[in-house]
Amino acid sequence: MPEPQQPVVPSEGLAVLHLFCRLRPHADREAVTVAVKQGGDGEHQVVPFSVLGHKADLGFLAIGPDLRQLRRLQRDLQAAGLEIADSYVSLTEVSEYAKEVPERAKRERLYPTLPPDGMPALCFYPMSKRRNVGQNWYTLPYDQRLELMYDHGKSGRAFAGRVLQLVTGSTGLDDFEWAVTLFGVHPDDLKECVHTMRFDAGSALYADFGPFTTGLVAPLDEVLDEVGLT
Ligand code: FEC
Repeated sequence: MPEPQQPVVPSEGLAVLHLFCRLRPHADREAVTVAVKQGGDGEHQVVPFSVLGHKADLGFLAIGPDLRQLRRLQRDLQAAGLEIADSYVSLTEVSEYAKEVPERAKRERLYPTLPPDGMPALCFYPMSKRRNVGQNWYTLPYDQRLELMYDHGKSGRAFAGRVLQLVTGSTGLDDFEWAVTLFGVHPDDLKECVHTMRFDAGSALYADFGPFTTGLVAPLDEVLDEVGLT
């Protein structure tokens, strides 16, 4: 018998896999249900959501310590008849500008419990900070970046209770530098939050955004009903 493969875990925090899927004609509801159940094994959480628009039918935010477990979820969903239309890989992190935040908040950044209650509206997009000539985030002195991120955090905190943000790092792992997942009470909470934060100097001058996807978070059965997988 071959040795079972060793888990691949970050030294701190959790791995995050966003999967955006399309239903193939032979998709099997029971097999999708088993895949999600096995994927969320206690240490790992799988948050299902239906997707509006043409980019996908449904999605899964899978988060946990072992990248191999996340990969198995991807395999099992594909075997159940879902096609991966898009995906994103990232890791939870405490920003280098969040050294002063309380330990409890830092732990929540590294080990979040998802999905938040009463926040069914979801949007996902990747983003990076610019490295243009004359507009390069990475050549700014640390104190200036800290000040910009402090203002960013201040404008973000105005959305407490309406928006929960999950900003996970993907430098070296995927095409952009962060994955941004926002959970909102109402869809316009998401829109207002992103709009407001675009005026933060740190975003207005230095942020580049990838494509946005909007979803509706619900228990798996409801998501599967919503996308018509009977
Ligand atoms: O270099 C880095 O480490 C920067 C990582 C970073 C990105 C980022 C992007 C967005 N955030 C958005 C929403 C919020 C809301 C809150 C909030 C707070 C912070 C803090 C840090 C931080 N954010 Fe951020 N954000 C990044 C980093 N952000 C640091 C303050 C410390 C902390 O809370 O961890 C308020 C959260 C709360 O207190 O409940 C809301 C949104 C984006 C993407 C759009 C944009 O940048 O304009 C939305 C990257």
